[in-house]
Amino acid sequence: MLGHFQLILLFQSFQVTFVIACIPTQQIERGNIEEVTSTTSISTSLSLEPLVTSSSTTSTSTSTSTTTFIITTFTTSTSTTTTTTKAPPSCPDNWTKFDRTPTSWCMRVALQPTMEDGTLAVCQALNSSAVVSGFENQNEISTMMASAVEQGADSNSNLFVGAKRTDDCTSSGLTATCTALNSFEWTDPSTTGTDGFQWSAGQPDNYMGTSECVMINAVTELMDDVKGDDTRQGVVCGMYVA
Ligand SMILES: [Ca+2]
Repeated sequence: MLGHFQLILLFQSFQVTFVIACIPTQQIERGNIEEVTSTTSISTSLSLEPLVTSSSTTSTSTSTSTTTFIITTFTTSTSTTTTTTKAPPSCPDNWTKFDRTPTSWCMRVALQPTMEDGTLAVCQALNSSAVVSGFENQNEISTMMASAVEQGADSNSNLFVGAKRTDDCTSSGLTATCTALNSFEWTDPSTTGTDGFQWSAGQPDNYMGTSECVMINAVTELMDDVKGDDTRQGVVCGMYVA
């Protein structure tokens, strides 16, 4: 009896082995599964795990990639919309800014009872960068002379301007060669052109051949050539914007 029972067990094991080897796991029919219940369960488990793992891995990878893309796009957008606004050049308090080419120019009138230390010293006492200034146009003249009147200047107030007689016209009055527009040149580093030369009638006459400087009357807003060491009531100062 014992020997016969052992033979039956071996035969059943043979059947199990045969079914697993010949039928692909995904194509196992229901009838075969019922016959080899324990073995089929093991095979199914082994074949499904990789599929589940693969699916999970693919899903995680896709999700991570999408998240990275969104973060990158957001960072780029933020960088693009961030702008830095530089403050425009300005003049110190009590100085008036005039738009010139290529750089704006600050101007200020200084009214002084005496000019013992010279006009340049008066301007630099206001600002170390300042020099005696010329005028580039009528607007600058009118604006600065109005400022002078506002500070107390009157028809007797004459202010030195940053201009000097040219070498070619040192000893000449008005002639065909030395005219109202070329007898003087601006001394500051900014003023250009000749629109700022607004002379009184008959000027610049180079009286006595010693009129190497220029002054402007605060009320008439017209210029006269005079001696540079005479005492006047003020000076026009200028400097580049900071
Ligand atoms: Ca004169």
